[in-house]
Amino acid sequence: MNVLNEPESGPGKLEFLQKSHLAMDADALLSDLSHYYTRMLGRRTLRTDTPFLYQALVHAVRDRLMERWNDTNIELEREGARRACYLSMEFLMGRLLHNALFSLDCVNASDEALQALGVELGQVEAAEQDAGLGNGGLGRLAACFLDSCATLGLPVIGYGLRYQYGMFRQHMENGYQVEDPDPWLRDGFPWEIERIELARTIRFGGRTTSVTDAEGRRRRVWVETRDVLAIPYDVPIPGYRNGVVNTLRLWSAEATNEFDLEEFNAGSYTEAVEAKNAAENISMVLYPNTATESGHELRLRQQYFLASASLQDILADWQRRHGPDLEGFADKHCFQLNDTHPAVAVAELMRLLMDVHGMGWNEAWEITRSTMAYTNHTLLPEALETWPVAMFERLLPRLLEIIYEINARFLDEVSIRWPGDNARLARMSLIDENGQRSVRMAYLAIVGSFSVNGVAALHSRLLREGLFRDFAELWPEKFNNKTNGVTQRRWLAACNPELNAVITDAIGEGWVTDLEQLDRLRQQVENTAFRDAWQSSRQANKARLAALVQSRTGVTLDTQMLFDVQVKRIHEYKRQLLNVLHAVHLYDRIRRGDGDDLVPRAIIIGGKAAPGYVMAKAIIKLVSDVAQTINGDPATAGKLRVIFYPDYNVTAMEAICTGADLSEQISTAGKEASGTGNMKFMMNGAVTIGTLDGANVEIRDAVGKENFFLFGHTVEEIAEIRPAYDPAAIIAGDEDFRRVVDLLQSGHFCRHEPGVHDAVVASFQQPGDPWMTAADFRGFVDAQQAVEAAFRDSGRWTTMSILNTACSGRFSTDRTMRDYNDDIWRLEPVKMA
Ligand code: 26V
Repeated sequence: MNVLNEPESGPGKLEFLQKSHLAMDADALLSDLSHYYTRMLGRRTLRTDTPFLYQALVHAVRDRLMERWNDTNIELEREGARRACYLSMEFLMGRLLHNALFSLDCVNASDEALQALGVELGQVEAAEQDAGLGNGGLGRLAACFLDSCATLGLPVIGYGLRYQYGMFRQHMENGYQVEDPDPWLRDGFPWEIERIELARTIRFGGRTTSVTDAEGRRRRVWVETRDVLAIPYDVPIPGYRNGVVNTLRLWSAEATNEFDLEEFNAGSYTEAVEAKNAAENISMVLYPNTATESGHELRLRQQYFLASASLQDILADWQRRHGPDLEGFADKHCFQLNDTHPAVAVAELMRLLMDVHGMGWNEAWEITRSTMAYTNHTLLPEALETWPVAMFERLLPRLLEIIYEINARFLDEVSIRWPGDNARLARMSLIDENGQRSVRMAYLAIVGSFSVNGVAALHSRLLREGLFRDFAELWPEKFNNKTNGVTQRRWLAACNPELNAVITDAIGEGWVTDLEQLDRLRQQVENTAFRDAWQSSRQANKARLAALVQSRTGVTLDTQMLFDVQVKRIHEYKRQLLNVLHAVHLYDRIRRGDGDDLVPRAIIIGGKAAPGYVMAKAIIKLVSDVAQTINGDPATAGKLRVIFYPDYNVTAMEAICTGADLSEQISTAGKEASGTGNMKFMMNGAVTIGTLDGANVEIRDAVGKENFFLFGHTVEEIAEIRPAYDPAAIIAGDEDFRRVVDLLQSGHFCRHEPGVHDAVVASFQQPGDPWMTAADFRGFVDAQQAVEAAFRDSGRWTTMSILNTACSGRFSTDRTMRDYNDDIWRLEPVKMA
């Protein structure tokens, strides 16, 4: 083994190398900053229009993180601590600089250091690109989990992919979404450390055969594979002021040298280049979330690449510390599967344990079943992943063999429990035999795990009673709920300094690591000085949001308006369309002279549509066109504005959630697994208008029904009315609704492109509309009137706002992570100085 390939061994070595920690005052930061700026980056003039000042500051901060990172890793090695691995295809991290400064408590020192150069910290921070390695809720949840685990000192390592291109960027052309690639690595990503010495080989293709090994045992082998290298890049995850730095390890695909050479020597240079490209394509781009465009082979390659690299990494690390014996391995590890995306890990762990480590089936299965845990994030049946058996066979023949064996043994178990129940066997089989045979990844995850959880109480109940009913009957003890949360460090303390100051003045700063302390704000609700401070901080945030909207769209918003916000991925089930129907209804009232006593309102909608999701894109076009018509009609002046906010992302949400008055959480009941934007808005003092869906149910329970605008049919009511659902009759029987539909159909919103909205306008009028938008129109409009009445009484609204923040304590990922740890991971927190 050459020096490069030798992993860090044993504690002691680094303790010897590492001197005392670097100082964190402004002088020390400024001196390091100028060192990196001039000597590493080779800059001679001070400029704020390039990313170099940002990069220099990152390096200065990273040095401080690195010390704590090393310390944390030494401590974890010394303890031989049990660890959890969070396997996720997505980590939607956003910007890292402010979070690092905040965690290390050197925001003020950095500010001061930059002041000396006449530069604002905010200006430098703005040079950072979002690390957009995720689509939406699922990826952002993973990022919040990492923050909370580091803050709680839980030894959790995130494993993901280092996509060259993250979530596409969105710009608007004539009201249409246009996608641009996201070359987020172009200027370098100064947070990461390449760990070439920990590279792994990942195998694809080939075939399986049997051989007799040295001990005379028959064994399956996987041969003639096309191999790809997985190179890890580590990103530090700082805990909040606790000296802990955890790791996010992202895998990047590279062609193997041997592979290149072989082809090259054979004289086929072009083929070698193509092969290299094919290999490196694996981590090229994040897939946008579309149920309609599933089944892409490259996506399965990505999934296996993540699962295999991460499991090999963990096994190699174990062997480095304990030698070849895997006794005790299961006691020290837990693998949390973020949805079914990494579920092939179940089969891959079996393969590694049997084919590489020589274990028998039963022993390997025991380890797998006691280390894997699966989290489901969706109730939409069409979003449940399946892979064509033929594709699996071509790409991962050995894995398919193992899945067949898991299935055979599992179905034996089912038929012992329910003899002769063949319908049940077909329903529960890991292989869907209807039509094109395919592997049901959710079932593989359930069978291979000791824990299966949903992400909100309602969602977990619906999984047990619906989607996974057969499995919950077989193994009731496996099923549990873990209600989502968000990290209050990013989503309140850092993104909302104004409200942070008001809260901290009133109750101290304990809430930053113990969000339930916000409950103490309830005692302040009658305190005039506190209420005034609350109000003025909210106004300041609305002004900040208005300025952002102005700069991004050119539309001016009056901060006295009700800021009514819906930002999230564009999907029919989330019903942005219902929001548009309401906007058109308000516009119609204004046009017919019934708008004088309306509360002035700005309806802000933002989000990306998957590039292949035609209806979602058509909804964006409708929002844009409705916005343009309404904003351009003099009759709406001072009364109504509609905004489509382009390129919504993590950084945008940091400003948006602080300035919203009303949070729109209006999905069809039973469709949104949890929602997490709802929690960010609540925490920042917005009031929710919502259906009884996902975590809305728990939000309403926490804040009280008088501080939440409820509307819409429940899950049970939806099921009841669906068979005879008649939207045409609903529209005909509702004067307001009829006028809205007439206005939409009149072409008023698409004068230059007749008919462009036809499909969207038809969609909610079909009896088969799965999202039953028309069924909730009246309830929604009425609830919006109740919103207006409350908002007009500014005292009442302030009370509701304070109570929303005060009651948001449960929705911290600190609580979520404690729940996972108590019931699933059972890790000991690490204590650093
Ligand atoms: C599916 C696919 C399929 C095609 C390729 C790319 C891709 C990427 C993601 C997904 C599944 C997304 C599921 C998801 O994001 N669920 C959301 O999870 C949040 C966190 O638990 C939750 O708050 C949201 O309600 C839920 O929709």
